[in-house]
Amino acid sequence: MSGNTRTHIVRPRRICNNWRVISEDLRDAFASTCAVVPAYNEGASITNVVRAINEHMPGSRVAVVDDGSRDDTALRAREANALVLSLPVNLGIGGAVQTGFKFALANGYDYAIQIDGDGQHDPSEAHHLISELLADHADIVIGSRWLGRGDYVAPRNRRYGMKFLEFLVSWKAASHFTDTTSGFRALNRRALTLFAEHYPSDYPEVESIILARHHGLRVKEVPVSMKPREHGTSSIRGYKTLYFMVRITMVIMLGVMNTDNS
Ligand SMILES: Nc1nc2c(ncn2[C@@H]2O[C@H](COP(=O)(O)OP(=O)(O)OP(=O)(O)O)[C@@H](O)[C@H]2O)c(=O)[nH]1
Ligand SMILES: [Mg+2]
Repeated sequence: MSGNTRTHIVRPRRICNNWRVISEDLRDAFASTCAVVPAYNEGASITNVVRAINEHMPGSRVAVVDDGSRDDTALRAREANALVLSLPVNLGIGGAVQTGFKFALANGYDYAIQIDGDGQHDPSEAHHLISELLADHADIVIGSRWLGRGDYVAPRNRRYGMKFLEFLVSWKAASHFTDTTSGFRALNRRALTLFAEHYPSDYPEVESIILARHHGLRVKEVPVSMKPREHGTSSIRGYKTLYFMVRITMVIMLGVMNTDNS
């Protein structure tokens, strides 16, 4: 899948009416990519998310991890042609995402890309992340909403929290990260192997950057656009925001997370 930069025209499967130019290498990469979609009560958004992934990542496998939803998330995802991994109980984002990573690893995928089920991430930008893996520029590529693409506006409190985390993680990881809470991220097999085994349970995005760096993985950001969620309920609200900030600061400062890869 490497070294060949020829391009040719393919007509993406279903739905999309436009001709799209993608490189053969990227097309092959999509065919060995599992899109992991964590979803908890995302019935109002999941159909469009799955459809957009199928449209913009032709050949990829879409695995929706239904995290014990009480609505029709699983049904709608299945109707949209996704593979649905149904968890019998709600594990939280970390457990849901790790389930998807385990599935991708066990089924021989070279790449996985996390795309949230609430519609905040745009699958038409997935190729920006996958291309970086394909070129072997990184083991993990994070889509950052703060690198000049799009016009995402975070609520003021969250903005302060994000700035603080930017500073904390960049210091601890010895590398500058602008969007430590972004769940839009792609992994190669090396990263998949680590995260299938070790992945933080609560609010895992921030901790997982430190974990990856601790294990010598290369983590890189690329610009993406992001939308606020339109439906459903955010996991970060009210007192939980405070709990999250205190917990993550302690975890990072004390280095208490499980970094043993044996
Ligand atoms: N809230 C919540 N989301 C979960 C859970 N398990 C999986 N998810 C999914 O994980 C993804 C990220 O969760 P969000 O609550 O959107 O977190 P976030 O994107 O940081 O927060 P917002 O910007 O407010 O959307 C979504 O697709 C959720 O459906 C869970 O137990 N609770
Ligand atoms: Mg979200």
